[in-house]
Amino acid sequence: MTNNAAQRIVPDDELDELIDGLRQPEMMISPKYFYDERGSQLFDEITRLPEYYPTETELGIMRDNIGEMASLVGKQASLIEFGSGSSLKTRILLEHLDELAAYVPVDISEDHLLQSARQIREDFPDLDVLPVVADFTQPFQLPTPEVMPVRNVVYFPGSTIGNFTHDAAHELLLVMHEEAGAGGALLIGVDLQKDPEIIERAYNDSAGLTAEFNRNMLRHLNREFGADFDLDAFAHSAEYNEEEGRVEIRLVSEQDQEFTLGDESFSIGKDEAILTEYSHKYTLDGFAAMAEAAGFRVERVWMDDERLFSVQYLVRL
Ligand code: SAH
Ligand code: AVI
Repeated sequence: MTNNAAQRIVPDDELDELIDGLRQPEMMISPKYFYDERGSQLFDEITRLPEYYPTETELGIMRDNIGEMASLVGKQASLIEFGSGSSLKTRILLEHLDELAAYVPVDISEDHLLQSARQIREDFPDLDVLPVVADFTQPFQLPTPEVMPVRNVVYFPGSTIGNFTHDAAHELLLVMHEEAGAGGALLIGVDLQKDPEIIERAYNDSAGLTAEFNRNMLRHLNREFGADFDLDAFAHSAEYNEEEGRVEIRLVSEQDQEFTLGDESFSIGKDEAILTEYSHKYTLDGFAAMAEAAGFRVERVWMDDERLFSVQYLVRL
């Protein structure tokens, strides 16, 4: 592969998937559709908001424990990042990892991924950077690095695992187990259950960026899939469901209305909603049980003093 190329593996049945979601008893759209170029930029802005505690907290945990993390990852590993976005947290790892065989950022947001990969190449000129444009929920072929890695370490920061239902998270952990291969490991960011007020504030910011991020999904579908959503006719809603341990993010219809997607028409009533995202918050025990069910053992957990967030090193059993 040449230095500027990216491997591209995206499914062609996305329209069917979208229509199927909108035909469910509660309409739903997968959160992966947040991430067109503007969605990726909006997410980056969200991470800088004072209310959005996960990013700053995770960065602090990484900085405070990077020595131990680097020694667990070891020499000549291949670092495979799922949902790499701007690769911000990865930089801390890249600065401390010894003789990395390759860095493989995987993301569905193509332009954003390629731009971030370009920047990483500039800043780490000796590193073999091999971006892959893919939907990581589907098994995908890893590129072959120039140097044979000693082990694969999958990196999955940001608590993106929380955006999956427990069943889907289990499936995704199985994909990562497969990609890690024999002797491999998973370094993962997992957001923790806490005072619901802190959580709800993070998803209802006063600047309205999360609302804009949520509505931008409709703009993305209008452009890429020929839908005709009226963005102004939907309101942002984010509520913490304590029983389920998750934030539930919706777009609530402000009027009775119709929209089309592909050749299909849909009606939605005033106050009815489209579910756009879950963001699950875990207990340490709950996450450990899920990791074990997917063939991983929790080797090490790092947290901030307030126990808002965790970074965990899981080894493949
Ligand atoms: N890892 C970064 C970004 C998290 S945002 C951080 O910790 O800040 C979630 C990222 O996952 C986005 O970049 C989005 O484009 C990507 N993503 C979401 N669903 C995806 C999917 N199904 N396949 C591939 N990438 C996905
Ligand atoms: C990417 N993911 C972990 C974010 C989250 O917190 O669930 C996405 C997000 N949605 C609204 N704000 C941020």
